[in-house]
Amino acid sequence: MFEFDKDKFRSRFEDVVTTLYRIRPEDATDEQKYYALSAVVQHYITRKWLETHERFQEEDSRKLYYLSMEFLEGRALGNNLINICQDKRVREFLDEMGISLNTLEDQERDPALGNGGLGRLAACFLDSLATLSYPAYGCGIRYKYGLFRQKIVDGFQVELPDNWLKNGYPFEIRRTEYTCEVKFGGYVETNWDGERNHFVLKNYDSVQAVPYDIPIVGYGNDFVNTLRVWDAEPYESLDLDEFQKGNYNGAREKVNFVNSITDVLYPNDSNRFGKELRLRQQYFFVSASVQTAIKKYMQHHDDIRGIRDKIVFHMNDTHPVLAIPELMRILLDEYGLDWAEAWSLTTSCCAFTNHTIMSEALEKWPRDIMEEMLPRIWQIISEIDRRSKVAIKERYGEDQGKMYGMAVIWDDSVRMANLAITGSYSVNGVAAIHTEILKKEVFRDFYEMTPEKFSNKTNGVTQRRFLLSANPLLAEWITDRIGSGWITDLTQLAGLKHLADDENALKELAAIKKKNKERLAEYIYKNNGILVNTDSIFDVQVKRLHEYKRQLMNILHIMHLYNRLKDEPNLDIVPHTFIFGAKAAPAYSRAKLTIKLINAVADVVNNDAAIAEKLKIVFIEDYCVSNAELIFPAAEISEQISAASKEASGTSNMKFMMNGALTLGTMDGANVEIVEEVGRENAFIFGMSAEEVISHEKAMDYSPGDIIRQDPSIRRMLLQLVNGFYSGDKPELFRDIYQSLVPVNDQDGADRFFILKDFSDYIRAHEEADRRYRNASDWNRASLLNIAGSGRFSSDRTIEDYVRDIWHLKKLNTRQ
Ligand code: 26Q
Repeated sequence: MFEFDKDKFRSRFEDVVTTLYRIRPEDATDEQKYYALSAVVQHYITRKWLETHERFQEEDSRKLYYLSMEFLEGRALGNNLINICQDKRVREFLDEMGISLNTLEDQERDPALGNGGLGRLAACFLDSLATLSYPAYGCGIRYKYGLFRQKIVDGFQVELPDNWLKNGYPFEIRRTEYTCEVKFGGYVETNWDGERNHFVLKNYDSVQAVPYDIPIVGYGNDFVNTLRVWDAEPYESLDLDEFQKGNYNGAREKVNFVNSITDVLYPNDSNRFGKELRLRQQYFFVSASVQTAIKKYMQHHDDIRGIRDKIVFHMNDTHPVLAIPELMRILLDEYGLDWAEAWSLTTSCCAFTNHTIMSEALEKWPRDIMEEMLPRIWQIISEIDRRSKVAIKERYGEDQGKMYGMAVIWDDSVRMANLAITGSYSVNGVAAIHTEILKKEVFRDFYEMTPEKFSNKTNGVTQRRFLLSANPLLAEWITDRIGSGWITDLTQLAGLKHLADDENALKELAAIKKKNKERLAEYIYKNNGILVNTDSIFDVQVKRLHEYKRQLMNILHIMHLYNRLKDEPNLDIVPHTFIFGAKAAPAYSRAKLTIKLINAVADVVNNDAAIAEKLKIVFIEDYCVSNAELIFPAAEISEQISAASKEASGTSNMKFMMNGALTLGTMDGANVEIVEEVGRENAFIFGMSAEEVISHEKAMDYSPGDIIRQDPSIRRMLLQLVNGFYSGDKPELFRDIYQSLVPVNDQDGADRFFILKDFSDYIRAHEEADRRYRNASDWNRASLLNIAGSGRFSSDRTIEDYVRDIWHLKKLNTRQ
């Protein structure tokens, strides 16, 4: 096992500081030291990276290309040090030099090239693939601006640009030698050569795709995979003709247009509006990735038909689904295969994961946009559509229902999910219940026609980041008890179960939780100026803001609790700190208003001296991977309260569990499997089942009218949304939220997410949690059982499931 040598490390580190900044090491700023340390780490990693790829070559490995518009990596320095098993040593060396590793790590800008769950899942998958020694590339976009930084100003969300590349990113390598061309626009010329048609794109606009490679370091195995992110660059940085005519703006026009492709990540985590630029982004990175994969393959093989054994393209939701027609284009137009052969190869190489059941979130692109931007791709999609319609008709005759369910093109729009399923050999959901809903509802017709394509792959998260690195105290405690095997085999945590009745062990566990709560309390004090009571229960909901996730139900419950406390000042409740973290899509006004409501309630409650000891509400600004790493270890209640059937899986639920929080949630997504592992008695489950929700949706028979009429405390709480109780001189501020809950008449389709329907049971679940918390040893026991039961939710397990059933990769032989 490699180890940094103390003297060499020190002299290298100091050398790099001086070389990079022309400065004496003792005069360097923390940021300069961060860059220098990163360079030292990168130096070591790059050697291993090169070796890993030489071995791919030697073994002619089958490779996975994980295509994703998002990779929410989080900080790299600390993670890389942990994965090369040098964090303790380097921490010591730096300590001796009077430098704090934590301070240097805090200099790193969080690369936020993702919105939420889907992007973070991609990052966890890369970590696990590398740790398990599977040859894989992540393929994505190098957005110049990642997900916006969130500021809270007067309780409202304000978005600031995330210029993460401003001072350079120390772990990327620009690979100009792999630059390739991506073509947009133009028209297709068809030439008959006496035997077959040739399709040639004419008069197109060219964009250069330049890759940047980021190393993905496996844990303790000297194995390094690649995350390849593409930047769009113009061929000419200036249009000289226009320039010479004196048209200086015109001279830059094309350049600006090209640059705009990789400018910014769309801050949307559902398909609320399909903007043209977003389609351009999709084709841009998919075309570059697929072209490069094929080119690389052909460098070492002579028959294109061999790709079926050597390449798998995995599509992370529908965003990269143009990989299907792009691969077809390459096989047909560049390799001259006939349709049948090209289609057979394509459908042997492409696999697809769906991450949502909400039909309004399924991507569709209008024909005119597609046809104008990607004329050849449009032709190919039309042909895929035509042939699939023929096949559907052959099987089902004139059944229009089947046609509607499975058509790729409908109403002059391309339905990306249907294209994905038609062109893939594998389709999976991300939690058992989600996959069942896909099979029974959303993709019922496809499932009936090709059941063998469908499978479930329950999500997982990497314990290296979310336990080992985020919660060093707990990690060490676990290792002391059961050894360090859990770091690469999380099921070993089950070995903690026998401690459930060991009072000593439970006390130690509680002491660790307390320390982690103090660490978070410091962060909160620094960032929010709020002093929280670390003896109160930390009840946390952190995730994107979405109506279906029901942050509104959470804050309504707090409003309700506050009313009770005002009525009965001596009410004996467990002191609570309610913690929220959430970004709202900038155009999603109801979501943004919910953030304002949370902050408005916080303002009133936190400033009410009479209940200061009992209730605090904290909204953590700019929820992101790095503050998540402080939040999970400190949490005691994990709020997973989506309307059942709506959350495909959820992954924060797993991160909380692993850190000893108890789930308070609905039977939705992976919560169902969490409850399977820990038992219903070690979670607080409430609310309607997915079947009930779906049946109310179908029958359209739910109206909250009766609930409102019958419960004065609910009426009071709702009224406070529109009487200025929380909005002073702007009583109408929260009208839209009120309206979303209270129908104008009973037929009105209000409260789409059944908040009031589940409300009383939600209150009950909270009461049960409070009762439980009063008995510390009982609580700690449940907490321990959650940790011990989280083994199934490692992304290592998820990856092994994908490898076994879908990807069929082989572990690279490790040389040691
Ligand atoms: C699509 C088109 C246009 C603009 C934006 C989008 C878009 C972007 C991101 C649509 C969806 C997303 C992200 C979805 C997402 O994060 N889904 C979550 O995936 C997790 C990993 O599987 C699950 O755990 C969550 O349940 C699911 O909500």
